[in-house]
Amino acid sequence: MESACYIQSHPYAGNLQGADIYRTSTLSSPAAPRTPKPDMTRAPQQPTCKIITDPCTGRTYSKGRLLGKGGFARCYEMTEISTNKIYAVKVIPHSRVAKPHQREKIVNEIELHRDLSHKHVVKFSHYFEDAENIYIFLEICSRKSLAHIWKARHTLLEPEVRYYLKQIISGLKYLHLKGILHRDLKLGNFFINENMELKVGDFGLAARLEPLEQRKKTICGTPNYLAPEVLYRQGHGPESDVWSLGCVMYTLLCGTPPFETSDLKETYRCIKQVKFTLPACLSSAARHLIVGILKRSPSERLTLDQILEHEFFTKGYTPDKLPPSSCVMVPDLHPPNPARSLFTKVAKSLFGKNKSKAKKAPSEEKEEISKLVTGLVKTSICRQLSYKTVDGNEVAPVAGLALTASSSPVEALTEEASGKSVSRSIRGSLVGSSDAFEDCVTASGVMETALDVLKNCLSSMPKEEGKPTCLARHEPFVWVSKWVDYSNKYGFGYQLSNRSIGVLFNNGTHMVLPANHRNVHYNLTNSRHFVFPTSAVPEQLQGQMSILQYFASYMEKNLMKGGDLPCQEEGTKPLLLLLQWVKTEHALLMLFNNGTLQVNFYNDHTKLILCKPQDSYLLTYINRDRNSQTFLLSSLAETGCSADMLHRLKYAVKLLQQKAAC
Ligand code: 11G
Repeated sequence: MESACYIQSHPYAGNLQGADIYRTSTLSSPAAPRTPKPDMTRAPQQPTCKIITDPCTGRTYSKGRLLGKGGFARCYEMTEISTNKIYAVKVIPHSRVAKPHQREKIVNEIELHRDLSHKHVVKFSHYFEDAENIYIFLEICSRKSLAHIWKARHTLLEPEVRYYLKQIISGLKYLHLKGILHRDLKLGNFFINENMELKVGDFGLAARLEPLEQRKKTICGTPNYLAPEVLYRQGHGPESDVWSLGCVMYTLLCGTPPFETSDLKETYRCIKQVKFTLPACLSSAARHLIVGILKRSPSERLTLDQILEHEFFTKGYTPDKLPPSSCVMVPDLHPPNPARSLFTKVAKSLFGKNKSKAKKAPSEEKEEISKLVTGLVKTSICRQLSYKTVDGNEVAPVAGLALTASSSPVEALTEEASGKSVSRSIRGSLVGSSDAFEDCVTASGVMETALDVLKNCLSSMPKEEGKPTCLARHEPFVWVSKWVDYSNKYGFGYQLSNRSIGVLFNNGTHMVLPANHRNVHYNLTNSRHFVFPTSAVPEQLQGQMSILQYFASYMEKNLMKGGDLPCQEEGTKPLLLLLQWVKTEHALLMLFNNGTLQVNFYNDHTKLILCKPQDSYLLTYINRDRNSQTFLLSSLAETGCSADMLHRLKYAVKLLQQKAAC
C-alpha cells in the first residue's frame, strides 16, 4: 500500500539542502548568530552524537530517549540546551530519503505543517539538517497517542470518546478550512499532551485540497480507515477524512476497527460494501451517528458541523478534562450532579481532605455520612480499591472500572509463554532471563512453614503475659510499606520498605520495579523470570508497565511513607516477590518468596512480620503508635509477649490454618 502512494511534486522538492530550507528554518526565531552553511557533501558516517547542533543557528540540542520509529524517521525526545525546552524530533537520515520522491514526501510534510497553528494540531516548531540527518522539531506529547490509550483500554466510555472526538473535529475543521486534507487519520496520529489535550499530527500523507477532477487518485493512508471512494480511486476529499473519523469513533467505542478482517482483500470488500456490525452495547445515538458517517457516498456523509450537532454530542455528557489515569484505566466520569458531589464531599470528610464549602444541616449530613461509610466498608473488602498506609491513614478510594485481565495486552504473551515463541518475541530488549525460582518456593510452602513456626512458638509460650527483650540490632529485612488492592480490575500493587514496587497481576504474572528504576523484572506464572531495561520494555508488556507505573505514582502521591529503608543496589539480593495475598474482614496477609509473612490489621494499623533474614526467625510487631519492635522468635517462645501481640499472633495462626485447609 505504501509504495502506491505518490504525492504531487512541490517547488521545494529535491531542494531540502538548499538555501530556502535554511532561510525557512528560522521558524524558531533564533537569537543565536547564524553560522556558515555546512558543506553538504556527505561526511562519512559519524558515531551517534548526543548533542545535535543546528548548523544554521548554532543552537544545540541534547538527544534524549527514543520515542519510536515512523516512516523514514527515528523519533527522539530532544532538549534545547539553552532553554531546556523539550521537543519530539523526527530524525530522518539523508540515506533514507535519497530518492527524489522520498525527499518530496518530507518536503511536502514540512511545507504543509509548518504554517499550521491550532490548539488541536501538533505544533511544528522548526527544522534543519546536518550532514547526516534532517531534523523536524515538533510539540512534545508526553502521553503518546490515542493508539497507546486504546492498547491499554481497548474500549473507551462514550463521554471519553466525545471528549477526544470534539478535539479531533476542532483540529480537522481548521485543517479543512486551510485547504489541507490529512489523509491518514488514525489513533496513532492523535497525540496526547501532558494535560490530556489531543493534537492531530503526522502530516506525512497530507495534501492540499484540490478540485475533484484534479485530485490525485492514488491510495494513501492506513488500509483499515480508507474510504470507499479512495479504494475506487476517485480521489481523497474532506469527506474521506470524515470517513476515517467515523472509523476512529467506531474503534474507540467497539474496540476493533469497523472493517477489520484477517485478509486485506476482504477488508477492502467490506469497506466498498460498507459492511460492518454495530455491537449491542452501543447507545442508539452512537449507532445513529456512526451510520451517518460511514456512508458509501461522500456526499451523503455527515459533515463535521453536522457531526457536532448530532444528539450523540448534544445530549451526552462531555467532560471538560480527563484524568491522566484514564490512559490506562476506566475513569469515574459523571456529569456534575448532587449525588456525586455528596460522594466526593463525604469521601473527603471521611479521609481528611474536606475542602467543600457547601453547608448542610449537621443532622442531615451525619445521616448521609453514615450511609456511605457502610457502603464503603462493605465494598472495600472485596471490590473497591482500598488502601491503607503504614501509619494508619486511609485514603479515599479511586473509583474505576478499568480493563479486565483478559483485555490486557499481556494476556497474549502469557498464553504464548507456555510455548517457545514468547522468548523469541521479547528477546530484543531483554537484559536477562532465568528460571530465577527453580527451587520453586510456593505460597502454600511458605504458608505451611510460617504456620508451623508460629504454632510452635505459641505452644511453648508461658501462659501469662511476658515482656520480651527486643533486639537492638538485627539483620535488615524487607516488608510491605504501602499497598493498593485493585484486584477487581488489575491486581495488587505494593511498595516494599526498600522502595521497590511490585504488582501481582490478576493473570498471575508479576512485575517489579526496583528502587533505582533501572530495570523491570517480569515473572510469568511458570516462574520464568525476565529482566528488561525500563526504557526498553517490550510492546506486549507496555500495558502492564503502565499499570505498574500508575500504581507507583499513586502510592507515591497518595499514601504516606512508612519506614522505607535506604535504597539497595539492585542485584545485591535476590528479587523479593509477593507470592500470595489474602484479605479477610480484619486483616491483610501477604506471603513472599523468601518465606516472609506479613499481616496488616486494618482497624488499628498494627502489623506482624515474620521473616528469616539469616539463621533465626525474627518476629516484628509494629504497634498502633507505629513503634516497631523486632524479637527473636525463640526468645518470644521462652518469655511470652504482650496481650496485644499475642491476640494478633493467634489471629494470624487461625488465618493460616484456614488457608492451609483450603
Ligand atoms: O508527530 C509526533 N509527535 C508530535 C510526537 C511523533 C513523531 C515525533 N511522535 C511519535 C514518536 C514515535 C512515533 C510517533 C510523537 N511522540 C511524542 N510526542 C509528540
